[in-house]
Amino acid sequence: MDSTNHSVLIVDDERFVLDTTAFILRRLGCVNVFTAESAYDALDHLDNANPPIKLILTDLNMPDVDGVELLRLVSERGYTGDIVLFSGEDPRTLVLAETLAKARKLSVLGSIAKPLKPDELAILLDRRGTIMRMPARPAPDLVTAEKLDAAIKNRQLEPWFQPKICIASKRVVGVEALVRWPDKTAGMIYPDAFIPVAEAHGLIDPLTFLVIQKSAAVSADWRSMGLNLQVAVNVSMNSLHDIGFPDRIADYLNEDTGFASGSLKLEVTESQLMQDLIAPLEVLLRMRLKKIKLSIDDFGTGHSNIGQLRDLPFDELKLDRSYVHGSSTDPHAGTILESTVSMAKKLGMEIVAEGVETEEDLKRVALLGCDQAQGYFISRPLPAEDIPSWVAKWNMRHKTAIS
Ligand code: G
Ligand code: G
Ligand code: MN
Repeated sequence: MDSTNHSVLIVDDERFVLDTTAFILRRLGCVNVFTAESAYDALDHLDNANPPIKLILTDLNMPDVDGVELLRLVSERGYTGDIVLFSGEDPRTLVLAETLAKARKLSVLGSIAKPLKPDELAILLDRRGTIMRMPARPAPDLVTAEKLDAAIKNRQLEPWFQPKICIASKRVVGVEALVRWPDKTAGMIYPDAFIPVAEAHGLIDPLTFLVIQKSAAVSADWRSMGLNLQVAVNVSMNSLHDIGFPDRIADYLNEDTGFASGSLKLEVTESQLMQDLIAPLEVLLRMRLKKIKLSIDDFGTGHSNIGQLRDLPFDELKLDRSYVHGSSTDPHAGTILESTVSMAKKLGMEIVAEGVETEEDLKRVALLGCDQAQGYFISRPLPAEDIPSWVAKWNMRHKTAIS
């Protein structure tokens, strides 16, 4: 789902529940979170919130106006957003409340027992792609080179991780690290807002190394839990013009940093790559000699034809999401996909479909012969500590959820 301007409203008579739930939602990527201690407060927010409320999480058992009554009032106001119910009541009460709300033509995503568990909520919201990732705000005054430099030095940037599955086995094979900058005043800052600043001010190298170091530590943690995942890190084209870059990475990897051999992969965006091939080629070749896996990202956006890839040392090709999701409606996208996939296969590359948002998308890319899939249908990017429990849940869920 598109990251548009929406707000989320949490209704509960306990301040503690409001605060912890708001915290969880922010971690899941919701930026505009409102809280209400009563149904009256809730209606007030519903009328006045800007951006408008598109998701309400409400407790059922509240003094004065309870959750069931709130649902009626909300429906009378013509509310068309989604609703999640949570409660300490027994499961049957929750189910009944859900049925009643649906009868009122409200869109109920589901109900959750208290205490609320972050990954249960994430899965519920994931199902509909409801988590509202706000578009990266340019916020020029917030993202200055000085602030970014300090945030990197203080190691404040955090990689989040989006799972990738093998389409045939449905097993989780790896993750892509996507950097985030949690800032006390600005909230979560997304890479579109600060990667360009890093590139322009010579900060991209320390940023990349911070992401690699933190990913290595996390990778070692996961391995100690028996979870062997390949970790892909995005690298900027600037780094590939720097002949010293492979050595710095190799030196780092030699220090026994947490990555098992061969488990680090670097992703380079196709459109940036094709502008100038010679200089990056040497860097890429040297990476390959150092057993670092290479992936060409956002394929289909750079106007290269697949033939140009023949001489490049890539292990993996990631089909840009505009082709993956777009091919459901646009027959041209489908044709381009088919020929790209068959050519990439002949070159021995693994093919990853990005932006798999629906079960339909997954089926289509499976038929086309893609090897792996990544996208909101499988999971949004998650904080590192949520990955092990997400993998456990996925292993249970995919058997029943995907036909
Ligand atoms: O993470 P998001 O979900 O917003 O990613 C937005 C863009 O930022 C993507 O194109 C992604 O490749 C890029 N990006 C995410 N993390 C990193 C990183 O650590 N380094 C670089 N160079 N780009 C990144
Ligand atoms: O450019 P790169 O492929 O590295 O960036 C990945 C970007 O795509 C991130 O911003 C990530 O949050 C986003 N993303 C991941 N899965 C999906 C999806 O299923 N749909 C959409 N629209 N974006 C996605
Ligand atoms: Mn990428």
